[in-house]
Amino acid sequence: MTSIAGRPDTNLHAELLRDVAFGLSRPQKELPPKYFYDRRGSELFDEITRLPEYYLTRTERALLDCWSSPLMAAVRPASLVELGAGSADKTRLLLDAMVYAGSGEVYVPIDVSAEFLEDSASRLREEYPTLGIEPLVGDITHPLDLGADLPGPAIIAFLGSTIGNFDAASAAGLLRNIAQAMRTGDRFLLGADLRKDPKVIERAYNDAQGVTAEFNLNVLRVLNRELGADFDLSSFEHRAFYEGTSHRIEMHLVSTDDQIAHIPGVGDVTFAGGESIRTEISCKYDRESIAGMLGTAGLAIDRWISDAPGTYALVLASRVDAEPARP
Ligand code: AVJ
Repeated sequence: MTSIAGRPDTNLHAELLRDVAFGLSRPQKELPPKYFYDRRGSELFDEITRLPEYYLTRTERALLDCWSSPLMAAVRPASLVELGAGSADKTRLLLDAMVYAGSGEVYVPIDVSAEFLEDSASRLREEYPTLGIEPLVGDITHPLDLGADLPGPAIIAFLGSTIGNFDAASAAGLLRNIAQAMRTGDRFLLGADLRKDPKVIERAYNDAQGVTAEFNLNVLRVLNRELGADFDLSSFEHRAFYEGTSHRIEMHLVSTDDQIAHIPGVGDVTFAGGESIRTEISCKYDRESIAGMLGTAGLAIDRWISDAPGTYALVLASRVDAEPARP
């Protein structure tokens, strides 16, 4: 397996230390959401995707069910690159359609977890003997190098509304990295959660079973294990609310008391009762905001696919300087 960013574990550890030191020293304490996803966190997220309140995953899957085949038939990609290659069942819809279109040669899943990638790659090799399965270990927030020999055209897919984790500036940076890796004829496929009744959105992040709360608290478990910190999980509470002016869910862990957490390599972090760590933002979009965001990266919308109530969108885009044939 190749590594795009070439970051051995020591670098990952150094990056975690840096992120934690930086994030917890800000006036609004914060932690990057990518640290939710150790094994337990990934399992909890998987559970979230099946919750009745969490409409995102099933809506995206329904859109892919309908639209994978027509999209693949129109673009006829030789490669599918998937950023943050999460759940394999959505991937299979795209791979089936790419194989059926007769153009598919290579699938490149990109993820931070080498273990996860190898597991799913060996399964996919059996299921898709005609495709080259070429996983890349890497952090999608680092510059993307797909290599000169990736057969074109390629579709670079970024699904699950993971883009929502990034504020405007970092989303622009991420999309610019993607656009830079794209060649003439390549397409970008984005899955994005849309603005809707805030009550519906808030319910999706405050499920009745408390799975999201467990998922949220898991980031402290990760810091305790990876850094030897001593966060007391029973004195932090899950809170998620929709921030209407910035059109985003904010997820926080609220300290129930005055307390101090000790983090080796970082120092002591003091919490007042009621003070919070912001652990995630999850931005919600409309067509205009997505067009604007893509535009800052030199990308333009080719196709906008959404369900009738406007719950969720699949967006196909290409580089504005690439003058592709429209699918
Ligand atoms: C994986 C980032 C798309 O923001 O909806 C789910 C993560 N957080 N419940 C989202 C998440 C709380 C999810 N994304």
